[in-house]
Amino acid sequence: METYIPDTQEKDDTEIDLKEPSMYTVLLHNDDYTPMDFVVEILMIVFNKSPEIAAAVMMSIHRQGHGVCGVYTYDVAETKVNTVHVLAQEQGFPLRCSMEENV
Ligand code: TYC
Repeated sequence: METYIPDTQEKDDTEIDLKEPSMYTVLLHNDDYTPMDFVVEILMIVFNKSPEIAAAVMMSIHRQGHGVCGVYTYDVAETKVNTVHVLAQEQGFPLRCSMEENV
């Protein structure tokens, strides 16, 4: 009869990570040059806002300096930040977008 020799690696390999993945808040930042209409379009196309909500968020960013566009997983947030920068740079606008981890 063969003796079962436990694999000491087995426990570590099968441990389940119970932590939820972090979520990331994507922000738009005000500047003096990007047209208001362009920011509203970005909020509608990239962040799926209605025209009314997009206009309200844009005005809040214009007045407060920055504003929340949405909360996403890391990959989705990173893609949205890059998309905003590509679309803004194509038009020569200095619009800035950033993401921060929700703790
Ligand atoms: N401040 C800009 C203007 O007066 C409009 C603007 C709003 C720019 C929001 C960027 O994230 C922004 N044309």
